[in-house]
Amino acid sequence: MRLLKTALVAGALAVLSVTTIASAYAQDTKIGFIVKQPEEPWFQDEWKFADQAAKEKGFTLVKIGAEDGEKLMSAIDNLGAQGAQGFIVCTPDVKLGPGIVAKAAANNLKLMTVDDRLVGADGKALEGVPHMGISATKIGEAVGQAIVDEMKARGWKADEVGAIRVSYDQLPTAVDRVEGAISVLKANGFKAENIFDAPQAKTDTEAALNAATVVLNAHADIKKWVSFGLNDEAVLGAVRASESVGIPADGMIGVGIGGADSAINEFKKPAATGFVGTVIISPKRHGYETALNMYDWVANNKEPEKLILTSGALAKRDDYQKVRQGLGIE
Ligand code: FCA
Repeated sequence: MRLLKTALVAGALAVLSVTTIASAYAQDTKIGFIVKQPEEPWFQDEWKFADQAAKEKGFTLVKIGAEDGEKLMSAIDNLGAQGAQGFIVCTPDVKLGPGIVAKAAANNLKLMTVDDRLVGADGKALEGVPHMGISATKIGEAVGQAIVDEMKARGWKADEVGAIRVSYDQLPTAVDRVEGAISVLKANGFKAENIFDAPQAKTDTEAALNAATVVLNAHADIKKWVSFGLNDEAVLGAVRASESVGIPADGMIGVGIGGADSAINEFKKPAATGFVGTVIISPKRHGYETALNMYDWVANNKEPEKLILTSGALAKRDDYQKVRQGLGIE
């Protein structure tokens, strides 16, 4: 009898400790979200939506900005030391791919990437790492189409127009975006020799402004310009450069990619600028959904899809609020 009682108590204790562990586990889920440019509105929006997922599911989200490889590597070690189980990253340099994978494994952290896909030593995508990015070529084509449509509306002929390709060619998604735009320009009569490369040292407005200024000064005879790049900041740089060399707003057609505050603030200006539109992409999908997918992986052992590519929608000064509402990001 006594023996039976002891066994029952032990059994109950065992059950108790299992549930205690299970609930402690749910409470302790910790997920990192590392971004390469924390000051960029796009990344702030991603964090905002990732926070929403954390609140809903009750996990801890650790947001870290890592502008270079060294900061990124120590951020991963830091997450490991804090007892995180996984992280999502938009890396400052996709070529760090194999190093990031190794660091994550050494810290026993699950790894997903967002926006910028890791590449291996051979320059090919690391397909084993789950990734959410934008459909870069398609979105670039939408940029090109928006530019062509605006050229037609203004009565511009392709051979009197110069194009600024604000470029960041070490990043594959950036190449796909600008090449998508160029393919549409060319299909509409744009000659290759009228498209000028403006390589930016960093993916921000200042670097784009510097790069675009060089192009504009080298081709001062051209009075009508279009510009495109990997994001809104790139195109805003080209637009600011055109203003600084005295090209009026109706002499520039810039179309960006993003649709976060960088673009919205431009649309809110009382007078229209050369920044005529942006293809709005979804920080909600890239922030909320990636965080949720990582949570499901950590807490429920549900592996995320290996590749998710999201779409975009063109918006201009007069309809951006509606487009944002449609994407559920207003
Ligand atoms: C890259 C760009 C960002 C954003 C993101 C989707 O990381 O640098 O500005 O466009 O892709």
